[in-house]
Amino acid sequence: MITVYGEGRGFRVVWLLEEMGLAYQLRPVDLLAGVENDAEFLAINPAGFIPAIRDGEVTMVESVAIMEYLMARHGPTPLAPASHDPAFPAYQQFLHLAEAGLAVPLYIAVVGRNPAAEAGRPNWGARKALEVFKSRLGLVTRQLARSPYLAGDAFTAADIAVTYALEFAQRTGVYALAEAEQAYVARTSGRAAYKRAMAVCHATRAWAAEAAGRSGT
Ligand SMILES: N[C@@H](CCC(=O)N[C@@H](CS)C(=O)NCC(=O)O)C(=O)O
Repeated sequence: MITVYGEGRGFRVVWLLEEMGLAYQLRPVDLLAGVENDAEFLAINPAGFIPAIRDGEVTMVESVAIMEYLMARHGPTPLAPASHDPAFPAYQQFLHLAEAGLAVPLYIAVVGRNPAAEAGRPNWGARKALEVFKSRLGLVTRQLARSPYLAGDAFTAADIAVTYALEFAQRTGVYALAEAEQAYVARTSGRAAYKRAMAVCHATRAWAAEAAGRSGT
């Protein structure tokens, strides 16, 4: 049985597991309560960030790497086009851009907006991070003008990874998605496996509900 530790980007992993129909359990990790009090989780990831997984003797961190591991170890799956598939280059690019180019800069931009950050001083780092996010998002938008999904006509794991980043932007209110991006998120999040993942991920559901309440949607 695969154990997923923590939500946040762990939602990507849970969604993927639902798409693949693999058995798993979600073990919540409450970062706000202080991960230093969670010795069991620290034994899995001493660095204390989420998500992590345990699969038999394997423990791993890094959401996109975990996704690649699960598809390789427990696949094959159409969520990961083979290297000879014409969809493969775009798949590979957007799978990694989702974290390196979108979610990481967003995270910096969100943290930089925290009122606890030095008040009244322009936060150059957070501003730059948002610029980086927007420039990478431009690649997503351009691709969506060409095809319904990031690797072409078929939904892949790259769409799971990128959808999480776009929902992150939406829910934190750091960036308002344009119409095409919103339509894309509606398409990917309309999948049955997404809904099953949402039913399992209580913290993610609460976050989405709180964000929707705040924006009046
Ligand atoms: N690149 C990592 C990012 C992990 C990450 O930053 N997770 C956040 C929550 S989604 C976290 O644990 N933050 C607390 C910390 O970094 O100490 C991944 O994709 O898994």
